Amino acid sequence: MNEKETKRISKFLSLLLRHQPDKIGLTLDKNGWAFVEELISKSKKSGTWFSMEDLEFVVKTNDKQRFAFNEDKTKIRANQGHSLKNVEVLTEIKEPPTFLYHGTVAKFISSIKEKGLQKMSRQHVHLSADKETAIKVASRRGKPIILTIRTGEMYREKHPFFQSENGVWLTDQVPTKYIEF
Ligand code: HQG
Repeated sequence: MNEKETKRISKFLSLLLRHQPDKIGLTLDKNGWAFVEELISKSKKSGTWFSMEDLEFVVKTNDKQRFAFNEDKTKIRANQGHSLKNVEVLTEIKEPPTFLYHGTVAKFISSIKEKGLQKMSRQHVHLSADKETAIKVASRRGKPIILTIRTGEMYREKHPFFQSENGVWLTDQVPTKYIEF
């Protein structure tokens, strides 16, 4: 499979496993798992053909490790990024480092100053441990502005944090008082 094809399948998987499994009539359980066989056959019916080997390649080589198989590779899910209301991938609360970073763009700053960081259409606010990742995330929207979040302090003040399989830090919201603009 070439890079273009790999990316196309990865995008298709993101759509199905995070946002719209209904698109091909796929069922996700409450922890976000879909049966691999069902995914392959229903994708094929909808016009997107890939084999188990293709799927393994996409999961293994994905730049952000967006997807994971269960142990016997009968099921697959997205590690984070869901917008589906009835799917919860993360359960264990974890203590974050003293600071984490969030990349955004200028047009959102006044609203963030007023309301703090909100999860918008996703299930969580996404934060990263390094500035480089935050810059990449923000660059999707324009010129990056990197906010430093006092996450150690948030955690001590009872805000729960989670970390996805692929290392992204997640929380429900970040009130303005913890954000260094
Ligand atoms: C902004 C990608 C106005 C926030 C990335 C962001 C990441 C506000 C946008 C992952 C706001 C939401 C997540 C407020 C937050 N007022 N704007 N109060 N609070 N915002 O895409 O963090 O490729 O939902 O700054 O790499 O950009 O999908 O979140 O700009 O890891 O795997 O509202 O998505 O990963 O945008 O990105 P998003 P995000 P994948």
